[in-house]
Amino acid sequence: MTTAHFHTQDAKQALQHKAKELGFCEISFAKAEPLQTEAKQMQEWLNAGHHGTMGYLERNMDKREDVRLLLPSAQTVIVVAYNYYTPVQHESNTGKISRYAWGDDYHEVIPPKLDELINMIRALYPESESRRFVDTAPVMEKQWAVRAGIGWQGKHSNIISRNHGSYFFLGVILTSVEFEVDNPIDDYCGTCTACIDACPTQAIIQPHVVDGTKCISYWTIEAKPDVEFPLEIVQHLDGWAFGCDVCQDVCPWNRFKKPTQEVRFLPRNEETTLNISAIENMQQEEFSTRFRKSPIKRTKLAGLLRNIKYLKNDE
Ligand code: B12
Ligand code: SF4
Ligand code: SF4
Repeated sequence: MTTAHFHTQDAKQALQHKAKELGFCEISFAKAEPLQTEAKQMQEWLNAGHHGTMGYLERNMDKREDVRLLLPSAQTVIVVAYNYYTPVQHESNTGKISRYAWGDDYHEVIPPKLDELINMIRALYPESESRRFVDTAPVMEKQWAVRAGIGWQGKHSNIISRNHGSYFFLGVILTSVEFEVDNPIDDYCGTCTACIDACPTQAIIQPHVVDGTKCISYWTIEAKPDVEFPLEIVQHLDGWAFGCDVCQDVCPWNRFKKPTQEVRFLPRNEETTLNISAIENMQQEEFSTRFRKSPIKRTKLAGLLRNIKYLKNDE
């Protein structure tokens, strides 16, 4: 027993080391057990309709609650964080792209890195089973990040780390290997309400709860191209063309951020805002080339044109 225990400790250290090498700023471990309270809270959020047209969030609630339905042998949930902060500001107040979308899509960058961690687990434990997720399955990534102690859930509902602020992506590995788990950390929001006060559309309806249907990120990224924005959103769009960073930009925990090591997250063509007339005159082919492997391709050209139409009308 003792030898086996020491062995997994060594393996954990080796994984921590490898994760740093791959550029992850955090890696923590949680026990694979049901997320009862969290799933109940999510169900309340869904019942209130805060997910709008993101119908996929309603499905697979059983798997969200219990990840063992995704990997029956799962014993440990490994959570990683990847910093995407670059020390650059928006060049203009209109056509703003949110930070996470300045470079390549994290769905392209992070999975191969997780595969390397899984290869290492497999080499150490040939009989083991592991699966990885980066927003690719019904996994409550933020809630696992809290359980594993990556950080706490800020009042804007994103995960904040004391060392790295909140500009990082999350990734999850489920594994049958039983690792020693880490502890959750305290909530360091204290009496601060900067994000709630600054949100242009008052989407943070109570601390830790974002009504998706009021969030600029939801409208500019998730709304289908033929859907028009409600007036309250149009009036408070604040120049955002894709996503929104206001609640994180005002957060004191993002003041001392260190830049990312990943060049693929740097702004493409050094652009942090979109040139509105360039987009208006863009043909499909140019859109496909310019936004290949970028999160922005998600809106399609028609969605982006819809988004900037409101900005144009704003001027
Ligand atoms: C759906 C989704 C969205 C939706 C809904 C936002 C939301 N708050 O969940 C929209 C499109 C609006 C969105 C926007 C953004 N997203 Co998003 N999104 C997701 C996704 C796919 C699922 C999240 C989910 O299940 N939400 C459902 C709700 C119910 O979850 P929740 O907000 O955590 O709600 C909990 C709390 O309200 C809690 N609660 C209720 N009362 C209380 C009280 C207390 C005290 C506490 C602690 C908690 C609590 O109960 C709920 C359930 O546990 C995840 C990836 C994934 N698979 O997990 C990425 C993810 C959350 N998004 C991410 C990012 C980067 C963003 C944006 C910053 C992008 C941008 N710049 O525009 C914005 C941020 C907006 C915001 N303030 O939340 C990252 C966040 C990384 C991080 N550091 O936390 C994730 C994890 C993707 C990733 N793999 O990195 N997103
Ligand atoms: S992303 Fe923007 S709109 Fe959404 S909650 Fe944060 S500040 Fe509000
Ligand atoms: S701005 Fe303040 S309240 Fe909001 S997440 Fe950051 S510390 Fe918490």
